[in-house]
Amino acid sequence: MSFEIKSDDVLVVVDVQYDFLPGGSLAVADGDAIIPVVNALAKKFANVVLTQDWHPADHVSFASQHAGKAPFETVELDYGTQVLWPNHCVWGTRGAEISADLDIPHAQMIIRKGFNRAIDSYSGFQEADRTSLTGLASYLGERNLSRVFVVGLATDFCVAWTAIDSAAGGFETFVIEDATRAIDANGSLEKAWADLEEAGVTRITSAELIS
Ligand code: VGL
Ligand code: ZN
Repeated sequence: MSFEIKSDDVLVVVDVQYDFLPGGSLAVADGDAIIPVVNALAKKFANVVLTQDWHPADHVSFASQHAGKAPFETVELDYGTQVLWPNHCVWGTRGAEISADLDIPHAQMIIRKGFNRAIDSYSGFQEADRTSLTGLASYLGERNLSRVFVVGLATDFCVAWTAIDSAAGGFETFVIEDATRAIDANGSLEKAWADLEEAGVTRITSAELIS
C-alpha cells in the first residue's frame, strides 16, 4: 500500500531522548538507527508533535523507589500493574533531553508526560490512571489535524500506548515500523503489535509514505 501525506496529517515523534538511545540509562537497542528515518519522514509532514518522557527524580516507575525491586520487575499500584524501570528521563538532566540529532525545526508542540510522581505515562495522550489527560487530543482537535502517524521509542511502550490512545480518540492512526525500535521485555513487543491491531492501528513502513 502507499499513503499520500496530506496537509492535515500529523507526525508524532515519541521520546527520542538520550536515556532511550545507546549510552542512556534505559537504552533501546539500535534506537539511534531510527533518527535518519524520522528526520526524512518529518521533512514530508507540515505538522509534527514531539513527546518527552519527563519524570521527577523520585518517580513511582523507578525500581529505585521500591525496596527490594529490580528494573523490569512489576509492582501493583492503584491504577494497575506497573513495570519498574531504571531511573530515566529525570527532568533537568541530559538523559531527558530530546536528541540534538533530530532535525525537525518545524516541530510545533512538545508534550511532556510522566511528570506526576505517582502516575506513569507511556501514552502521549493520557496517563496510566486512564484519567489524567495531557491535552494532546484537544490540541490536535483545535489544529484540525486528523490522521496521526506515530514513530519513535519504544515501540512496545510509549509508541504503542500513544497510538492506541490516538485510535481510541477517533484519529485514524498509523505506526511506521521502521521508524521505531523496541525494549522487548518479557514478550512486550509481540503483545504490543497484537494490541495495536486490536485497536485498529495500521502498521506501515516509511517506504509506503509518499509526499
Ligand atoms: C518508555 C518505559 C518507561 C518509552 C518510557 O518511552 O517507551 N518506556 N518510560
Ligand atoms: Zn518513563
